[in-house]
Amino acid sequence: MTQTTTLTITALQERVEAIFLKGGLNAVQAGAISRVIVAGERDACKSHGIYRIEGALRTVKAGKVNPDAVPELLPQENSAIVKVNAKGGFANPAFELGLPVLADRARSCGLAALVINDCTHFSALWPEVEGVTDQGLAALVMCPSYSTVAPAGGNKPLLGTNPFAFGWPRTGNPPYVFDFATSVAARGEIELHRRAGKQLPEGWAIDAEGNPTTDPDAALAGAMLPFGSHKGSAIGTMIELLAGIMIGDLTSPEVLDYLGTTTLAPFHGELIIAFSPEAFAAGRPGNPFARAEVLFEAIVGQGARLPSQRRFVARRKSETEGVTLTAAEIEQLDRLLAL
Ligand code: NDP
Ligand code: PYC
Repeated sequence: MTQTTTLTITALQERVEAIFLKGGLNAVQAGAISRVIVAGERDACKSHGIYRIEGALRTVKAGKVNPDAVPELLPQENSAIVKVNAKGGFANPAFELGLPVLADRARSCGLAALVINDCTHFSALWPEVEGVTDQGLAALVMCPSYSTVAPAGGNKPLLGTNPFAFGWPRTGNPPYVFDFATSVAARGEIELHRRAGKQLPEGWAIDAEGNPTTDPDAALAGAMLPFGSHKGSAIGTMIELLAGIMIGDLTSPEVLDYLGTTTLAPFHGELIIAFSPEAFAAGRPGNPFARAEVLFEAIVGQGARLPSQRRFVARRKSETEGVTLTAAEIEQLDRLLAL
C-alpha cells in the first residue's frame, strides 16, 4: 500500500507559501499563488495542484516572471473595463487586486470586465470564477496559453489549451461552475500521465508526424487536439481574439515565440467578465436565481451531475479530514523547501 500523509489545508498552505518565499517571491506573489495551488489540491484537481510548484519556480529562475511584482490597478474611473497590470508577476495577485473593483462596476453597470495584462498564468480558472460568484455575480473567464493544440483539420500546434470557465451564483448551494481546457484535456493531464508511466486515452493527441498517439512523450512532442473538433477549435480561437488580441496582449503563438519553450509557465493576459443577473433580468418576469434553480433541478433530476460537484465533494472532505499526499509528493515539497 502507498504510504500517505494527511495535512490540514492551513498546514499545506503554510508549506507551499514557505517554498515560494524561499524561492524569492515577494509576499503578494507567494500568498496568491500558493492559495490557488492549495485550492487545486484541496479540490482534487491534481493537474493544477502542487505539481505546478516546480514549473512556477522554474519560470522565476528563468527570469520570465517578476517575483517582486506588485500589480497596479490602472485609473479608469467608472469605466466598465477595469484594468490591472500584473507588472510581469503572476495573474493571481492581479486578480485579487482587481476583483472588488470589478464587482462594484458590474453591480453599477450591469456588467463589467477585468482585463489583466502582462501576467504569468499557470492556474485553474475556477478559483477566479468563484471569487466573482461569491459576490453574487455571474462570471466568464478565459485566457490563452501557448501553442500546443492543432486547430481542427490542422496538424501542428498553434492554439493554446485556452481554458474557458463560467460561474453562476446560488444561494444555499455552491455555485454552478464549469472550467475546462478547450483541448480534449489540459496539458497538465498529459504530463501527469507521462510521470505515472500511463498511456493517454485515444483521441487526445497526435504525434509530430500528425498521426494519432496515446504515448504522452509523443503527444508532448506533437500536438494536442481541440475538444469537440471544430467546436473546441472555434472557442479556442475566440479566446485568442478576446483574451489575447482584443486586450492588447499575446496570443498563444506569440507566447511560444517569447518563451521558446512549453516547460515554463506562459506569459499573456486574461479576461474576466462579471454580469449582474438581476440587472439583465430587470423588468422581466421571474427571479433569475429562482429560475436557474429550476433548470439545475431538472438536470440533476435526470441523474446527471452538475459540473464542479466532484470538486465540491472533494473540498468538503479536505475541509473535514485534511489533504492526503503521497510519500513522493511530501518528498517533493521537502525537496523544494530545501532548495
Ligand atoms: P475536466 O475535463 O477535468 O473538467 C471540465 C469541467 O467539466 C469541470 O468543471 C468538471 O467538473 C466538469 N465535468 C467533468 N465531468 C463531468 C460530468 N460527468 N458531468 C458534469 N460535469 C463534468 O477539465 P480539463 O482537463 O479540461 O481542465 C482542467 C483544468 O485545467 C481547468 O481548471 C482549467 O482551468 C485548467 N487549465 C488551465 C490552463 C491555463 O492556461 N491556465 C490551460 C488549460 C487548462 P469537476 O471538476 O467537478 O469534475
Ligand atoms: O494544463 O494545459 C494546461 C496548462 C497550460 C498552462 C497552464 N495549464
